[in-house]
Amino acid sequence: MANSSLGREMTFYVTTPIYYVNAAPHLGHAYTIIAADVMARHHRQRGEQVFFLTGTDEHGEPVADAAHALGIEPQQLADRNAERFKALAPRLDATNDFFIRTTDPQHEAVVKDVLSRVRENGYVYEGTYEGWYCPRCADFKAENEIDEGNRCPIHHIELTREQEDNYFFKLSAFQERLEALYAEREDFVSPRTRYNEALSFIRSGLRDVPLTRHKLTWGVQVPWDHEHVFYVWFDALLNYYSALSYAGERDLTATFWPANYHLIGKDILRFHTVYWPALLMAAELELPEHVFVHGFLLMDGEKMSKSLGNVLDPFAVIDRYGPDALRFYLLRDVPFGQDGSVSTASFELRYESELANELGNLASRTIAMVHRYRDGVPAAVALDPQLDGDFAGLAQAVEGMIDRAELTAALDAIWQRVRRLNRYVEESAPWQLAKDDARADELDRVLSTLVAGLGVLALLLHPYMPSATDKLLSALGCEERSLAGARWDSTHTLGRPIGTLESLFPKSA
Ligand code: ME8
Repeated sequence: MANSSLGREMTFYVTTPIYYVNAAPHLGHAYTIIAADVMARHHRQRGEQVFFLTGTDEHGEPVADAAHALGIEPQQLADRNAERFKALAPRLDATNDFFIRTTDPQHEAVVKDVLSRVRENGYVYEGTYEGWYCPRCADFKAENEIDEGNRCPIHHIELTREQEDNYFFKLSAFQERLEALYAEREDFVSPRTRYNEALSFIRSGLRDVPLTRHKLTWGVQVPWDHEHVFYVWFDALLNYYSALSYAGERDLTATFWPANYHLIGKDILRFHTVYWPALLMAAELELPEHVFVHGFLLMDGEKMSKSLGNVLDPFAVIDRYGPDALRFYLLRDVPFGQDGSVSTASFELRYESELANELGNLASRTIAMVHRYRDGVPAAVALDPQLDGDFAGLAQAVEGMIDRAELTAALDAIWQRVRRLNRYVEESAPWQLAKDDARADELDRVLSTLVAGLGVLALLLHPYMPSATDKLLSALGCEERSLAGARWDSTHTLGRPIGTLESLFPKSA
């Protein structure tokens, strides 16, 4: 996929939201980072030049209020918590190429520059805002977005009535262009339900929104009026653009802009599917290819309260089982794009039944049999055509799904083949074949088919579970990590000695 502009190298640019530093990182933040990392690693396997961005959103009321409550300066709180978010990605084995902080002076300069251009282009005017506002969302709420008792539908806190002289962004000027964008590019927002939600918001009639805040001081100062700072969402959204200009030794904008995928949670849909494209149009910048909106991991629901001891703590899982198991579980158990409950009980079940019993056993049995029956060298023979239907075209199918950010569907397609190989072991019973010298060719074919199949699966699973699959691929003697090696007709794992493998997913973990 990636950018198809003529003469441009294949590139892939994926982002997560930048997280508020008003609180510590939790499983929800880890989730989007893991998903983006799977996409980034997969595209690197395709030989593409990849840029994967995450970071922190440090301005605005949510951060200023939290700092105030602690009796410290916002910058202090930002410095403290940004470090914790920065440390999160490596613990998840995530390979972000840069970590942006919106207090970076280079980011602030880009915000001033782009938003001044928006003003020069005629999309900014002075006015007075009056309406309801949620300081936790940093969001001005329309009348139809307010819960009973003037409460925020997300945070359930009472909204404040705001009256403020602001500069406004002329969002309403983009009504027709946004409708045209949605008509022309049906894959601009996915899944489809989210596309429909965004489009219906647009069709309900766009109103202009505040671009600046007069009352706040914790933000990027407005260059044409120093008594204002930019409204935090406009500052924050621009991170996706500004980061490219200073993340590397040279400016990477021409290489990676626009983004192929912005991954976000459903809580921030409107900002990314309505404000963001309108802002880019106003600044005459190219629009991203896709916004993918994932669902919520439900962990605080009534049935999963902390008192029941069933809340999934990502750090406890990583400490005990390693990051691979967490990555696998989150993308396997909750269909990517939908909401879903997570719990330690369902985590442990998947770990035992799928990672340890299905993949772990398949790998250890296969390797043990090659050592036992063939002195550790799988023969370079033709693979069993019985499995062609399951494995031929699998890599291409997985690529197609990951192109559409269908990360759970791709993982499921791979897992069906893990199960298929386990059945194949049972059906072909190599231990029986080994008893009969006349069936040596058959045994060669079965063992080599298992080794080759396992190699394909390990390569396809590599973005999901980088560390376990590295061990497995090394044990198979496979140096290849690119997707070219995942083709069914590529027999690079055969005819040379394989190594040994420690238990991939120990049950006593
Ligand atoms: O909204 N399930 O930051 P934020 C799944 N700074 N994902 C979850 C989740 C859950 N229960 N909870 C959080 C902001 N997330 C802004 C974004 S972007 C220009 C500015 C993830 O710290 C999910 O990706 O509140 C969600 O969209 C994001 O964290 C919100 O993070």
